[in-house]
Amino acid sequence: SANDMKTAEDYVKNHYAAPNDEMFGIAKGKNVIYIHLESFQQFLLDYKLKDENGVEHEVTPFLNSLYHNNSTFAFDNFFHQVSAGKTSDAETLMENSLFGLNQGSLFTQLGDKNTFEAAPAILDQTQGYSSAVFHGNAGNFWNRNETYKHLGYENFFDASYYDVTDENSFQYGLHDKPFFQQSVQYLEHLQQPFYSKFIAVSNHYPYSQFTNDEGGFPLANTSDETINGYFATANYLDKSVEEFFNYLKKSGLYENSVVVLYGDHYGVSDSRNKNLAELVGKNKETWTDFDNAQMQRVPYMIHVPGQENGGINHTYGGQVDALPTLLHLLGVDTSNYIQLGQDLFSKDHQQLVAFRNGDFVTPNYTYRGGTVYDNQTGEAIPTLSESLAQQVETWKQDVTNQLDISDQINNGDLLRFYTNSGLTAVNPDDYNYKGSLD
Ligand code: GP9
Ligand code: MN
Repeated sequence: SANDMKTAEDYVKNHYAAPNDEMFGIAKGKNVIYIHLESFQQFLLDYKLKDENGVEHEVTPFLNSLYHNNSTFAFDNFFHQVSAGKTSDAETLMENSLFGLNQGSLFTQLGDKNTFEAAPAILDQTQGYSSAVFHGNAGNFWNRNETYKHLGYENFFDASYYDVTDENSFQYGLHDKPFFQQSVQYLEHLQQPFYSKFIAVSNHYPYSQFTNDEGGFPLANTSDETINGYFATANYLDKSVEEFFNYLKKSGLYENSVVVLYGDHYGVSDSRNKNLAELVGKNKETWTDFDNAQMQRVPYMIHVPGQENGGINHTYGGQVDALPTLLHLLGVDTSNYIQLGQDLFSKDHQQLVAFRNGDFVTPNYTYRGGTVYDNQTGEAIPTLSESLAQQVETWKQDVTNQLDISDQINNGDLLRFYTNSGLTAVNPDDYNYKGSLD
């Protein structure tokens, strides 16, 4: 009801983190190019894989060069917050600063029904941006072809826009190199400034796509085939992104754009992590849920050509924080929007990262499965001091509130009652993704 909307609004007002003056508007008017790094975990950055001769191979040299570039604002304590909706949950979080659902995918269940105030609509209405998603898979996967209309995306270039063959694709669509190559013809026609998202999907489970010599990258040597191939597909993604950057530079788009790269979720699941332990300098025998929680870090890098005060920021945050962070860089006031995250550059940003199931991470402690771990030692704390117990209770409550408010907004379709944003409701019928394979 409208009353529930008021509760949500009060929460958001109290939780609002004001922009950092030094960062607000530094990318105003620039195109936004999101590059979705499928299943890409933070540990891959700067990672070197040893082959059977002990020779080290840098997995993602290009992404590493961006990570260490002073025009890049990178975060090394940024966590994914998805649940069963995987990629689609990450999209929900990044586009709306709302969580996905506790069960299933919001895109699938509510994406074609709810009212949203998502990034494409905000940027269209406040700054005159056009918008497009590029993805070399069938448009109905995750109900994208309907959901994107509700998010206010003007264009969705799905597999039907690409030349997809048995040779250049796998079960989730076109491989990344042809994907970026073939995207250019559409990108060139977008009216600037544009807000765009490239969902590159090659680095997707089962990671057997590039395990032959043609892939040109060594396999890891564990008992788990999935882990063994993960580095080779990540390397292929890296080369693909590099080619795309070369195009952006050649075309001149680069100078007028901000490129945001993010990992959507883990590539190696908790159930496989023990087999990964040794490769990340840990011991299989002493691997715990603490380690599983730490592995949920994913990259978040905002590359702003022309800026030189970037660097690797250690602030703890998650995907829910991405939208207010980006909007503030673009000079958009978010104080009247219903967004549950907080600008990562804000002095008011609270370093408390909720997982979708109510577990959480802070700079010093990790709460998982009812156990509190000390981040410094990685050990479970058997008995909490009174003050720490109190602190943990407060965090739990904060996390529960954030997730509950998100669920109330989504399950109650509350944004349809919200008028204080100053935005006009998106009309999904305005959009027709001609060619989509639905
Ligand atoms: C498919 C791609 C994969 O289009 O987004 O989604 P995932 O399996 O990672 O959720
Ligand atoms: Mn995914």
